[in-house]
Amino acid sequence: MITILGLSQQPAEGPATVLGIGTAVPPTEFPQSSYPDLFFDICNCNEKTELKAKFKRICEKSGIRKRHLFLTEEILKANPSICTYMEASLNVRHDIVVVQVPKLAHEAAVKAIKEWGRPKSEITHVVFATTSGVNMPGADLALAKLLGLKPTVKRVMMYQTGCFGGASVLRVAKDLAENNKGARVLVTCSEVTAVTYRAPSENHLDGLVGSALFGDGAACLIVGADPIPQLERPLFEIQSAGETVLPESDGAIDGHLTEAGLIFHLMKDVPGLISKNIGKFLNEARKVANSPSWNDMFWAVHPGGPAILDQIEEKLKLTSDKLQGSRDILSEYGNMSSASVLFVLDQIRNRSKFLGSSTTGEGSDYGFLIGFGPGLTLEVLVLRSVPTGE
Ligand code: WCA
Repeated sequence: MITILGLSQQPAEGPATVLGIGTAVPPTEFPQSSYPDLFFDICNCNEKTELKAKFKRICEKSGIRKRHLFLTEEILKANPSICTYMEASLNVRHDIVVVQVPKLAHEAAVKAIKEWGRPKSEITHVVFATTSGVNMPGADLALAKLLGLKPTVKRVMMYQTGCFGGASVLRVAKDLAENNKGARVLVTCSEVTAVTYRAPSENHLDGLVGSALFGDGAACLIVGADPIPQLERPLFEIQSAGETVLPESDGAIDGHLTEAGLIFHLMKDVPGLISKNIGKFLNEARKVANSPSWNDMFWAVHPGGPAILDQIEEKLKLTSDKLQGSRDILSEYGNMSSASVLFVLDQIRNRSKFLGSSTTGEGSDYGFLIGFGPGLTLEVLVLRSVPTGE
């Protein structure tokens, strides 16, 4: 057996499993009902009455009750370049996210490690995704230092993945856990919208959609194969992971890091493109789970926006409970990009407990975790739940 820096390089026996989940959001809550007034006020745009009315309509249709944002009124007032449309502000934004992204991740990681119940010295790998800024060394090392992980921890930093990053980190963690016996991977997504915050403008209506939907949050999972009996409690097995680019979707979602921060573009047809193409790819994926019907599975779908969830539900004829976990997270936190789908997985196992379900997948044995984002890229994991003993 080859041993490099204390880790055997043999494959594990069983599939990668999720052994703990933790989430965190900044403390300041922004109710969606009062957000249009606050947003137009702080950006000195109250004279744009038509635009404000449109923003109110988007907020009303957003399916969001509240969001948590690091950028409070005080911080924005102290940094007016962030709330002036297209003003050079990248330095100010980066000064915030370079600190806050690992800090929020740390809060989530402490909770995930607590649930896992093992010493953090047993963490062998860190996989970290964020679209909120870039830095060297990266947010992965900042998190490892905040947690006091050993210096030999092996790190993978995935910057600018966009919203599908929540599924990508699990795909990478699965390969690491299954190919390195004894590996315990800390999987992290952390997003702070200080990099995308943008004043309203008639020239950037899709930016207005982002301002109505995006929120801040971090989620961490511990992933490892062959759980130690009695000491580690699996929550979900990761059966397979795949990725595809949707046809004719160039430019449907993209982002460019500029002097004015990260500029997002969302075509109106994003919900249509996803719902039109998703069934074909999922049909392939569900063969892994011996092809149960869509409604016999559980669904952790990235809550990118209510229209995406509505159109997937309609296209696949899902019963209304199937996307409830995604709708709950959208309602309470907005679209937190890569972190969202991991919050949804947490919500599914919490709902399972609340509902007294027989498995961590709301009573279903198999389920999908689905991320999508720039590309248009679709990432799908097939998960297997575990019995709850109910
Ligand atoms: C539009 C558009 C549009 C509708 N352009 N106007 C998070 C944090 C980060 O830091 C970084 C990244 C991220 C996250 C990234 C991602 O997840 S990508 C996001 C994927 N999400 C979407 O693409 C949004 C999907 N859209 C929706 O869920 C809904 O369309 C929406 C909530 C935006 C509106 O609700 P609706 O479709 O039921 O209602 P309407 O009446 O069709 O649209 C309301 C208004 O919004 C209309 O304008 P108006 O004047 O007729 O009221 C639409 O034209 C406008 N609108 N999508 C520009 N992409």
